[in-house]
Amino acid sequence: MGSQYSEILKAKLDEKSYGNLMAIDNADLHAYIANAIELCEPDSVWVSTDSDEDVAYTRQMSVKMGEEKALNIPGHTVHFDGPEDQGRDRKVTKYLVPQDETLSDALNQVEREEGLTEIKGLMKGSMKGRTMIVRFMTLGPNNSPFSIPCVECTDSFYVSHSLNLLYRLGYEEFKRLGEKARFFATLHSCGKIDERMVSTDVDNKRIYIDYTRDSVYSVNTQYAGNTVGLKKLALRLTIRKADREGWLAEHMFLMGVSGKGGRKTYLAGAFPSACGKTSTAMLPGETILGDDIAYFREENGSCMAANAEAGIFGIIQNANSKDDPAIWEVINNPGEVIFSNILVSEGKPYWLGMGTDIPEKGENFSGEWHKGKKDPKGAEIPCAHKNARYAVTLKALSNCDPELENPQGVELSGIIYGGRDTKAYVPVQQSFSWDHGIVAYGAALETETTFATIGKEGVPEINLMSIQDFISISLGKYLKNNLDFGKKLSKAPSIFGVNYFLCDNDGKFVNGVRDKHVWVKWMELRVHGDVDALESPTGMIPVYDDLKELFKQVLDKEYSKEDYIKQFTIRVPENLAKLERVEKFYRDNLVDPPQGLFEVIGRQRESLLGAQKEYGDYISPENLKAR
Ligand code: SPV
Ligand code: MN
Repeated sequence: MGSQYSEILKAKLDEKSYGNLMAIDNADLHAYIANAIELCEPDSVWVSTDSDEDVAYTRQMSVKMGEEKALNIPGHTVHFDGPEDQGRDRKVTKYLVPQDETLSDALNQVEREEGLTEIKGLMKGSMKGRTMIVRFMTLGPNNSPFSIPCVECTDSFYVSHSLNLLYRLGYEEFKRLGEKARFFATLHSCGKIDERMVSTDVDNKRIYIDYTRDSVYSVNTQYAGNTVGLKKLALRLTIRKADREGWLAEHMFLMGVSGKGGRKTYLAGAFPSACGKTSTAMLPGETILGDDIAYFREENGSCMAANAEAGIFGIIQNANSKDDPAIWEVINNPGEVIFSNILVSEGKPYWLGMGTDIPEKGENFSGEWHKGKKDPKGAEIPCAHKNARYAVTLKALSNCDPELENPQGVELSGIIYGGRDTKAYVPVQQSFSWDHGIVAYGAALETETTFATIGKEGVPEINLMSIQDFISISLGKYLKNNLDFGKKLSKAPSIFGVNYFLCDNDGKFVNGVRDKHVWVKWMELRVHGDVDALESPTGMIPVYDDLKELFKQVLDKEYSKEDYIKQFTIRVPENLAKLERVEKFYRDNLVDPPQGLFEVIGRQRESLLGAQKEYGDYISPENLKAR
């Protein structure tokens, strides 16, 4: 190691931390940490290992420093982010792009040197008076083809505590890999904080991704989606790594669905934020392997899948004992839970849609809160933020899938794409082929903006594969990689499209929130070829009798023919309008459209027009034939 680095490190690390760092034989890592110290100027640096003692230290310090407060139930804490730091912030999240390179215009970016100068200016001396915490973690199971070593340097014990719950400990992995560890790195500082330990310099919030160095800078923010580097920040780096290496990194959950004779079928699902992703992954009676980020690799013609993470940073709004029994049990019993941006009153957490009375006052993200409190613009402040969350480890859940740590991953049988579409797509359908599914369901995923990102809600937008915010290569290349991946598979997963938000003419949802369980069970049967389906212009849809049986079996509900026809009528004008929006988006945004994209869109249009000629604008499923 260069002596200039060892001097910097020795000046800030005590003997123990220094020893812990030096036990990892990786000069790039030592240089990275020394540079981070020079930039942020912390008073001291603490290097965490995988020991129980170190893991507990982080947890204790989050409370001691005031970034978290203990709640009544042992192990439960609450953390608050500032009023303007309640979600991922697209405007200030940018790629640093070298002068001689280009990225899709759709991606927020800044010239690399200019961006580096700006963010380093903001981070200069940002940790004065504080400790820099160094964490070693891994994405994916340890000792596995999926695993990626990551280091995070942060001045937030809350961020460090969140890492404990959400990812695998990686100190031993770094030691084992030594010089071979090609790691991702995140440098985070809360910046200026107030007496509530909340970042105050919101105008200078920046999250910059330097993909040329597999590293990320994040400053003047605390919201975990902006600061826990292994989450969406690393996903951006992973997409580039997967692109180089020929596999896929996706914004998807992984779940095990139980079926006949004790069989288990693994499904992955991509849903934009607040479109039913976690509640699908968490269906009672099924198992959860992951709720946010999945990696896919081809192995002997199969698609093997693993969870990048080991915990859940989930939206708590509407979590209730009836619909979410597994998560309810964890967040109401002793054990480690970090709540964020909920309401606290007398040591108890409250959130929107929890199904109990909410106290009239307490503490929330706005500070002391009382019913009717207004924000500076005069808008009433809700008791808890809509994007309030809980962080828990997956292993705490009674329905955690036993294959979570399997280094080979699990064999994937189906992929689900689910958007928020009040008008067009039927509640569930299966694609005609891999390419059709990737384009007509994945690339055509439409949603409306929600509270999970800062900005106006309810604006319709394409969010391809629900991953658009995180794509770090050209959109065309990303789609091509998805299309090509299917060609490598002799046992390709079936692809399904779901839509939990279809409405009737009066704007009422045509489905109940629990109906998704029936759709998932139908997919399980389809994967195994146990039921037929009807061929519609947009995909294969369920036969009434099969759904009737499933509704009875799964939900103990009578399912009427009338409901079926209402839900599964193909709405041709709405579907044509959707296709037009999708096509326009890709014509406007792709410089390098992959082969097959516009062909699939064209074929879908022709099928819709052909069916319209024969049956009119609204095609009852009773007119469709089995294929
Ligand atoms: C999402 O918004 O998709 C999340 C939460 O999973 S965040 O960590 O903010 O990305
Ligand atoms: Mn997500």
